[in-house]
Amino acid sequence: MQQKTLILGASGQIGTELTMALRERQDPESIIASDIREGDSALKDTGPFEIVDALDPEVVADIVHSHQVEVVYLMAAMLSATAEKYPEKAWNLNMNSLFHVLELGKDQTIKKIFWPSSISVFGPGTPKENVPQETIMDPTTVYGISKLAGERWCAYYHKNHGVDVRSLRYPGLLSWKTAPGGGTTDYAIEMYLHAARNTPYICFLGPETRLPMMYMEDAIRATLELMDANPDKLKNRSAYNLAAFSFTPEELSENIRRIRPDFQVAYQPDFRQHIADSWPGSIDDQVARKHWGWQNEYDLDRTTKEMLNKLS
Ligand code: AKB
Repeated sequence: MQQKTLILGASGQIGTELTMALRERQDPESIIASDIREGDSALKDTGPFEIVDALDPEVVADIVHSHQVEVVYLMAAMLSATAEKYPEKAWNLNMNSLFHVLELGKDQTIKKIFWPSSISVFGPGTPKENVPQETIMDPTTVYGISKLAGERWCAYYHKNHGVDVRSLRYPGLLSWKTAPGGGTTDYAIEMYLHAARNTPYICFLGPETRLPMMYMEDAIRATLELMDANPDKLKNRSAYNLAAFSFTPEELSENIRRIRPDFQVAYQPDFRQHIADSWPGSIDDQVARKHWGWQNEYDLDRTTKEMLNKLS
């Protein structure tokens, strides 16, 4: 029998594509998608789907036990921009959902856990470019603080309770299947959407704001490769830096104009500018490359081609 896998937060931007990728790799009946809200037809028609509130420890434990789940991907989270509006809710969701899953890992009910971290763990004291794996981490956002605390809890549960938990510091993720929600890097997807629809775009970040980004297909592959990796090779049990490319809104609009020459962008930075300004412009992920062989496949040109093609 194939190992049963549960995705918590399967209806979100990463969760949807992760679920579909897992269902392509093994018996779809062994991949249980779950979310607090109803899943779309792609999720419900291709395998089991359950309504689960990741904040309810009994419901999470129940679903794990009833399906004999051995692997959990905890993708439920409140992202940076929304978290600034609802700090307590964000802290509660981002931290307590993690505790419930780590506790189930502690008694070995769950054998392997994936939990996503983010470039938001860095802050103004972090070097701006080529951020190394180990560096100053002084996040100034609610989301970043929760991700940094979560990383430390993952390392703690691994060291003290032998929990096999693995994590990645995702950059901004560019995807076309499921809309993102509440992130600061979401502007890039909005820009692609407007370009595909031939409408001008008003960007909520300034033209010079450089941020690390990645195409979703690479992010999903990174996640699956990390989960497949031999545990002995994973010397880092907080979260691995992960990188592909970086750009500013102005550079992205120029890149889009190579395919859509008439595309227009105006800039009206809002509160999200402060969040973006606290994050680095590029990440050094050589530790991930060395430990488990990570390698990105998509650069910006290839991503733009794909995004415009699919969104059109
Ligand atoms: C966000 O913008 O909040 C996320 C992230 C970088 O973690 N995409």
